[in-house]
Amino acid sequence: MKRMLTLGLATVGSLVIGVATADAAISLTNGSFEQPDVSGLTNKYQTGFAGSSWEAVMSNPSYGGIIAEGAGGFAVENADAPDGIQWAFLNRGSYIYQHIGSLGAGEKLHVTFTQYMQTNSSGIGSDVSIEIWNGNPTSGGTKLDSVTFATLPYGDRAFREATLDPGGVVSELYFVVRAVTNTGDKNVSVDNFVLTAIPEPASLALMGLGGLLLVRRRR
Ligand SMILES: [Ca+2]
Ligand SMILES: [Ca+2]
Repeated sequence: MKRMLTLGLATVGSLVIGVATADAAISLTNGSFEQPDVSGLTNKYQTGFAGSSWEAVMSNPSYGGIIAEGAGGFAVENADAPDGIQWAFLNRGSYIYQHIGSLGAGEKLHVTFTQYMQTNSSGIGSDVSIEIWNGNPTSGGTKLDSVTFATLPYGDRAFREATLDPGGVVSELYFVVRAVTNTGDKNVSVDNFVLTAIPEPASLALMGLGGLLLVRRRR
């Protein structure tokens, strides 16, 4: 009996180290697009993503960027941003990306955000995809998983949630947000990205088992 309890404690020790390492590996900067402050700019809109911590590849350099809620006098009028006062606005085929860290074996990435379809004069909006890549999406990276959300009716917004599965260890994890409908002048706005690494289920189960053994030893 004593030998079995010792084994249990050893298991707890190794698993705690593994989980702590994994949880510290994901970090998204400015997921709410509150930087830079665009309130003083013409139309409360900055073309492009300079100063936002996001890299951008824009299909048309004149369309897409950071836009404040209630911005007027512009072809795109955005509603109340769900978090703070600013959104990211993407034009057809454009995408933004960020290096967010790494994932361990069996780990997945849980993502939530808000999608919005602003009014404009160009017909329906763009679908939006969220993607995880191993390596830079503009140079040599490989797309590991993605989920696409359909465009919304004018003025509508929706809370979106998905879990992306890389299928293994990812050393150079990139997160990508893309306006996937690359025709006409389709747009989409997004806000409030929250990313969380989900530990592999087996580790959680073993942690529970180890915890039980620890409790038994204390009695
Ligand atoms: Ca925001
Ligand atoms: Ca707001």
